[in-house]
Amino acid sequence: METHSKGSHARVLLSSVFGPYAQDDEFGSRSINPMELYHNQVTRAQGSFSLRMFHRSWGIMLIQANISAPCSVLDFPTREVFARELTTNHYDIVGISSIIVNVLKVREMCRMVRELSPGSVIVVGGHVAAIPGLEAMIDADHIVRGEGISWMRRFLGEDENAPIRHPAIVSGLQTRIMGVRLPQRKGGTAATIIPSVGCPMGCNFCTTSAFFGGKGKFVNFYETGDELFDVMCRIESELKVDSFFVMDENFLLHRTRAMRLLERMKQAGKSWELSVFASANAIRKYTMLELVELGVSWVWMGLESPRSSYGKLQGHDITQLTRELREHGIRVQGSTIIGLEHHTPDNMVEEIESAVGYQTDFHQFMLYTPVPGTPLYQEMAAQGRLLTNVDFADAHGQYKFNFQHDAISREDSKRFLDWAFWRDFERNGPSLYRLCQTMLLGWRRYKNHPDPRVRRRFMRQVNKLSGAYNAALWVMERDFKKVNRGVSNQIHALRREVEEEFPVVARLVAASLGPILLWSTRREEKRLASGQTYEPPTFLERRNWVSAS
Ligand code: B12
Ligand code: SF4
Repeated sequence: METHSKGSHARVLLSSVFGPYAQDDEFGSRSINPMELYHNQVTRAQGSFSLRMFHRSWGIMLIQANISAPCSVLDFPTREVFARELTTNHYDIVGISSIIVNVLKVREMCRMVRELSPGSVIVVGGHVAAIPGLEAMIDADHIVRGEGISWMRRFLGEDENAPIRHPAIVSGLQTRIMGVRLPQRKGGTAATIIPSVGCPMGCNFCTTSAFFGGKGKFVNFYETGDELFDVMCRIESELKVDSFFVMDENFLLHRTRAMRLLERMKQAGKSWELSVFASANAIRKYTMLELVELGVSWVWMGLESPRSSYGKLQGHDITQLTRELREHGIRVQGSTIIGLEHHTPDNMVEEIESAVGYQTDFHQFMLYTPVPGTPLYQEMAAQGRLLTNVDFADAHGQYKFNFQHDAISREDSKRFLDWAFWRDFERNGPSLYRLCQTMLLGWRRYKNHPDPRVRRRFMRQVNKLSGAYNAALWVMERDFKKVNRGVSNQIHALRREVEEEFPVVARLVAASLGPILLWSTRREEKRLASGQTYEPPTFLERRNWVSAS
């Protein structure tokens, strides 16, 4: 591959696509597709109880941390900020990171670079690169498919096999719930750790698996539990955190690495909390005690459908698994697909009811969506079933089908999807209530556990439960009466249990903070009804910059 003539002296700008995002515009922003994980895909029907937060663009942060060239990261710019950065600094390379839905923004950004910084080499990376024929849609010099750190290192003439330096990343920002923005104190939010990209399971619809090699392949940044432990220790001390959001598509699949990490955690007395993604078959490789000792406190698990044939689900009783995890204090986030091949208008309601019946703490619903680069996309294209009049901006799984389904119409796909979110909320209550349930179960089971690491972790959680979370329960039981009186009674019963466990603190906090939270919740409801949306702040971070001037 050719390298840049300036090598490591080249000045690099890495940018995510421009906002604002939560609005409809000609560049592919959509009001139903805000830059928010939970509110977009998980708790979107939960009104003021929806969990709202932003996540940085970790791909470009990782690349920046792993090249020695002077490099700026511009995250969530507006077009004006992007233009200003291009004109106030000279960049030899401009890298743009995007996913498929934002391809029109990439086109516009390439146009802007050509106009405002004609000498720059334009490199486009991230999932957008999977679009067939992208070369003809945008004016870029390089389109990078797959892993980007090694590509950028090669382009700069650096050692692509050098160890990966993990940046210290705060996992979420500007968290908001019930109309209150939570304080951003150091150590208060988990750190993101990215041990690998891709997943070897190779489910047919899975874009991350396909993008990093497909079935049987993935790119590991940290092979061993020892390497991971060292990275986590460094980030623990830099960010003062004891919890980690482990951004690995199937963290528990790699048992040897996870068990070595546990060994090191035990030796060093680390009472860490891990939020992980894992498939059912991977979770079942561990006993509940191993998961608890490893600090697993939140699992995002693909449930897809009670009748699906995905290998990761085979032979596993999901109702039983979900219940067991929650009984051990592990919060479960399920993910169900609407519109699989076997779905029909007749069985869809029943399938949604089964999914809701798993009673997970959180539940993501997504439309079955053939995305460029995946086996499913190729299959649908070969069968002539892709809808050609659907913009990439609308093929994100939270709106309507982008393919011809055998039995379900495009309009009905949206109706079923919206109903699934609503039904989960109505039948199971706000996710915040459900996670309080799981916290209490975990505390009761492990408060006297012989390992002090485990006790400390549950103690940290329960401090929240007996404090602000109990005040939130007080609000939810009142507010939810209008949605489902039965669930409101259950919330009341849970609050009573919390107050029995912590008679003084829990009652005091509920009585003092509850009314304030009720007021802010109602105020938020009004704001949302009048169309209030939220946008992430812009970040500009420079590395190796001084040495470049
Ligand atoms: C965090 C995240 C988000 C955050 C946004 C973060 C951000 N600042 O953009 C939130 C929660 C808001 C989000 C929203 C959405 N997301 Co999202 N998200 C993720 C998630 C979970 C992690 C991304 C990540 O950091 N990965 C780790 C990094 C290291 O990997 P990476 O980003 O791919 O980067 C590597 C390479 O791609 C490459 N690279 C990346 N950028 C660049 C740039 C250059 C110049 C180069 C050379 C290389 C390069 O190098 C990196 C290192 O190898 C991924 C799933 C996943 N596991 O990746 C989905 C994922 C990216 N999201 C996806 C989707 C569909 C969405 C939504 C449309 C979903 C929806 N309907 O709600 C919305 C879109 C919102 C919007 N308006 O843009 C899809 C993308 C599908 C596709 N093929 O385009 C993914 C892959 C999930 C999935 N499996 O379906 N998302
Ligand atoms: S197990 Fe999950 S991450 Fe892995 S390929 Fe299947 S859907 Fe993708």
